[in-house]
Amino acid sequence: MAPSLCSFLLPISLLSSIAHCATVTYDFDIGWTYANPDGQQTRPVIGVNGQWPVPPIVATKGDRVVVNVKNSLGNESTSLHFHGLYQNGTTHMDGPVAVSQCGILPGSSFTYNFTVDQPGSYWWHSHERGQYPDGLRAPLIVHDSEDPFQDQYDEEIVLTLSDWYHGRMQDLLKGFINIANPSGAEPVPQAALMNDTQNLGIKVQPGKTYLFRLINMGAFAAHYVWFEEHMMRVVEVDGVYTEPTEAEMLYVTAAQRYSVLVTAKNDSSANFAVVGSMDQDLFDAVPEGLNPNVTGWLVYDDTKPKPAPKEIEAFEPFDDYNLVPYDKEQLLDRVDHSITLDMKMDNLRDGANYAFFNGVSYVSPKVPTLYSVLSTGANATNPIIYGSNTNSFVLGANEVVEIVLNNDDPGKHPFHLHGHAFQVVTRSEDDAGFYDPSNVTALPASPMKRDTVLVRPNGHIVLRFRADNPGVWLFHCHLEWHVASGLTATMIESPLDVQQQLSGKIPADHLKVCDAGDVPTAGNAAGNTVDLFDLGGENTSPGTLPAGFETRGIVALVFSCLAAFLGMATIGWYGMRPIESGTG
Ligand SMILES: *[C@@H]1O[C@H](CO)[C@@H](O)[C@H](O)[C@H]1NC(C)=O
Ligand SMILES: *[C@@H]1O[C@H](CO)[C@@H](O)[C@H](O)[C@H]1NC(C)=O
Ligand SMILES: *[C@@H]1O[C@H](CO)[C@@H](O)[C@H](O)[C@H]1NC(C)=O
Ligand SMILES: *[C@@H]1O[C@H](CO)[C@@H](O)[C@H](O)[C@H]1NC(C)=O
Ligand SMILES: *[C@@H]1O[C@H](CO)[C@@H](O)[C@H](O)[C@H]1NC(C)=O
Ligand SMILES: *[C@@H]1O[C@H](CO)[C@@H](O)[C@H](O)[C@H]1NC(C)=O
Ligand SMILES: *[C@@H]1O[C@H](CO)[C@@H](O)[C@H](O)[C@H]1NC(C)=O
Ligand SMILES: *[C@@H]1O[C@H](CO)[C@@H](O)[C@H](O)[C@H]1NC(C)=O
Ligand SMILES: [Cu+2]
Repeated sequence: MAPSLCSFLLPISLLSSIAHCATVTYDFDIGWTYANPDGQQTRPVIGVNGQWPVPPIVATKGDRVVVNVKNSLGNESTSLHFHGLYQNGTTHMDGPVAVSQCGILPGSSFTYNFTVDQPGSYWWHSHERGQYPDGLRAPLIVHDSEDPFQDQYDEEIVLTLSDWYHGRMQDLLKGFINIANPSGAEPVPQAALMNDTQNLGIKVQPGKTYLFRLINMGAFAAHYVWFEEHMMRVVEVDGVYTEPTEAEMLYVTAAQRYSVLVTAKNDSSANFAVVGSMDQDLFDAVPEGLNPNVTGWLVYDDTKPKPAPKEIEAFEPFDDYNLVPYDKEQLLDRVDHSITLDMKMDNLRDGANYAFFNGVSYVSPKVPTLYSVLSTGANATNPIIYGSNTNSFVLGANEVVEIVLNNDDPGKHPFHLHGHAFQVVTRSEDDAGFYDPSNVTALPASPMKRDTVLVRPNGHIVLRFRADNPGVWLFHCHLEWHVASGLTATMIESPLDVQQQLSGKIPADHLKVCDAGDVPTAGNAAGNTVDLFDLGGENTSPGTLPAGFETRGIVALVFSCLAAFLGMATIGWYGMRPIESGTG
């Protein structure tokens, strides 16, 4: 097992660092409660220890973090992911259900235990199907005694942004992946929140400089963010310090983070709006009366008015593509392993709309992928054993890996890789089509590095990273709707090293939640331990539509079904049968 930073630093006796080698422990009793953060509707939300909003996790670089989870939801299983943390040596603590653990069933307990040696702004959230937008998400901040910008600010302020739904995810998902929604229109949120509320007052003092940690922990909407009449200086993206870069407005997709320095004015004569404005391009139809904005204020003087935000005529956000990492890490220019993912949306035989990489819509394997790695010996290096619906790729130790993602869809999608920050070496404009390796202009010498990046409509991105972190890491769109509809791939990095690090070391409470849920913990994706290449019985998607069957056909069919349903219910539902037959 890799030594923790603490034991690693001891020999070079950095006293100040040793002082920070603490264990921070959180006890999270996860259960339903009620909240009304947008003032429009009280709804059930998922809280921690009876409270909502749920608490941030705060640690210092080098610390061990222990989160003792008790699932008191009663009717849903859960899991936690620590977004952006590399979990180097602890891939079993990464959180996604059916990937690195089993779901924590109601009534069960489970401990996450890992060290953090990365500074910056992160967040934690449920990685159980569709669950975090019900409220189970909060910041995760890692302080750093060696923060290169620490002399440039007086205080730090965490500021989260999110979208907010009045419906519960389980219900919304049923409507989303449904024959009655053949175009895959995503539910549109009812409101935007800033720090899980609206009209937030942020007290500031003249002349001081603040480090704002902006975190979008929403399910769907990206936010345009600005501080009126105050310039931002970006110094961190997704946990990576960057060369300070000025920005008037940021575009923060779901799951992205920015730290920005904002210097307060020298007098207290006025207060200023701080605005998060959801990008409505993401919404197929904008419901009448939706306020896409959430407003807060830099409050210099409580007795002075809080002015309405100004109308922004044209959104011209700063372009993150040109950010340069503070350590100036050079372009990884020799690619060992290139992976192309062509993504699209389409219908399957059940008439619902799904998302695909290379024609495959992700379906969770029966055995969590990590447990397949640990139980298949030398065959763990063969991607076939991980199933035909998991988009699995096996990466060799220390390879430079390139992911080419071609977006064959008119939507914007923020892609996230677990276990790494990647270099964004190419990012096209809208409608650029597929990446053409024979038509490449110069790549950046020191590309932006982050863990979540937006691919533009019908455009492409090219990402690179070094496979120096053995583990099982998902690569997926961070729009929670698209996770549910299958826009996920699995990177199985140095599986033989994972076996060396973790064989026999999966904690008993991790295996216990599998037993409690009758989830097998050995064998291939189908749970076959004898013939690892026999995937019979594996989980599959509903199957493809008969050739020549177009979405238009489905729309027509739905309408005829609905019409029949209105007239004579039984016949209406029989009318749906033809496209369901042959499933399985
Ligand atoms: C679980 O319980 C909560 C709180 O009682 C309820 O709001 C929610 O609908 C339930 N979820 C399911 C899937 O039954
Ligand atoms: C966390 O892991 C460390 C290292 O394996 C171990 O020493 C410690 O006892 C664990 N703590 C808990 C609460 O499980
Ligand atoms: C926003 O919430 C975080 C906790 O998530 C808290 O630390 C911070 O102070 C809040 N910010 C403001 C401006 O109230
Ligand atoms: C505030 O005053 C100081 C000292 O006079 C000056 O250097 C600084 O630029 C001023 N700041 C702003 C935001 O105007
Ligand atoms: C939301 O903010 C944008 C940008 O300032 C503005 O154009 C729009 O009118 C606002 N919408 C509402 C409903 O306030
Ligand atoms: C790998 O699979 C092959 C074919 O099923 C089998 O013969 C071999 O024993 C397996 N190797 C290991 C180490 O499990
Ligand atoms: C090459 O790429 C540029 C954009 O980078 C594009 O404008 C041009 O049409 C492409 N050329 C060909 C031959 O595809
Ligand atoms: C993981 O740790 C190893 C050393 O144990 C290091 O070489 C590697 O760069 C680390 N990977 C990441 C992604 O931090
Ligand atoms: Cu997406």
